[in-house]
Amino acid sequence: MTTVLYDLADMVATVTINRPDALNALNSDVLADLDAVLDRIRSDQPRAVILTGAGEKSFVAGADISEMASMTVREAQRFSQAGNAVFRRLEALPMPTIAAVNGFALGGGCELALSCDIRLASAKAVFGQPEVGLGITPGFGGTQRLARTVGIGLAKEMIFSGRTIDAERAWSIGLVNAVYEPEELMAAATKLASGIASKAPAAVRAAKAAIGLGIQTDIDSGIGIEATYFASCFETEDQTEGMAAFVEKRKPAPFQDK
Ligand code: CO8
Repeated sequence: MTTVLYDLADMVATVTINRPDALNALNSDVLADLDAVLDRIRSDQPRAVILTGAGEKSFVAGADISEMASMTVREAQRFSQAGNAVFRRLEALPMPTIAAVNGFALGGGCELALSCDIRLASAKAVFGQPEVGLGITPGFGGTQRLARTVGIGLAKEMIFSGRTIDAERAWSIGLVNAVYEPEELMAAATKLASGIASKAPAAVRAAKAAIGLGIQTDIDSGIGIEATYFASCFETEDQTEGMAAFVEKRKPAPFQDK
């Protein structure tokens, strides 16, 4: 496996899209390798995942245009379905995922970042959905996730115009949570991931599930979903220890995910 690198340290997995010569463009090999890495993550169960791109210049510059150029309708549908299945598996991972966007996040690259829970950007990052300039629509969930993240009006402007935006603009519209100097991005992503990894894992997973399920429903059903996940935490030893430590005015012992 060479097009996607995987590293696990201190309960944090780092996944790196590794085709720097093509600005990490997503071809069929990358999608298959990313799918295999998702299997590994499901088995290793890190407490947080960081996703980034190899090299200084690009997170992911989109789906591979040379691979797509001569596709038939049928092949395009298969390619889009394969990509969407992988992105949906990434989105559905039980633990938090952080996109560390170190450069171009265009087309499928912006869509990949949108499939993560949290986006942090380098000041050099560039975001956009330039597909209409290639005669296609976004095909890896961009029409759906961008609108859900930045709102319908801004998503329509970005998708219809194909214009790119810089990191500061991405921050101002809520597409990214924070912007860092390029050399500080990975340290910031690791610090955030490690902070998440130090909290009670079942509670973090329950919160992610409650947000993910609740956002797709009405507020009353959403609150019901939250109540169920909230209550489920009371089956865990980490809840017993976390609350006992507060009451006894001491630091909790490291959470054991039990
Ligand atoms: N696909 C394939 N190769 C790419 C891609 C890409 N998306 N992006 C860059 N590359 C390659 C270049 O061809 C070049 O290769 P080579 O050295 O062999 O010529 C190498 O990466 C370096 O790129 P540039 O020389 O172009 O670097 P620049 O710094 O001059 O430009 C840009 C950087 C502005 C990022 C430029 O490369 C660019 O515009 N890339 C394309 C961006 C784009 O349009 N992305 C959207 C693609 S469409 C998409 O993602 C749809 C997703 C849904 C698919 C659904 C399936 C049906």
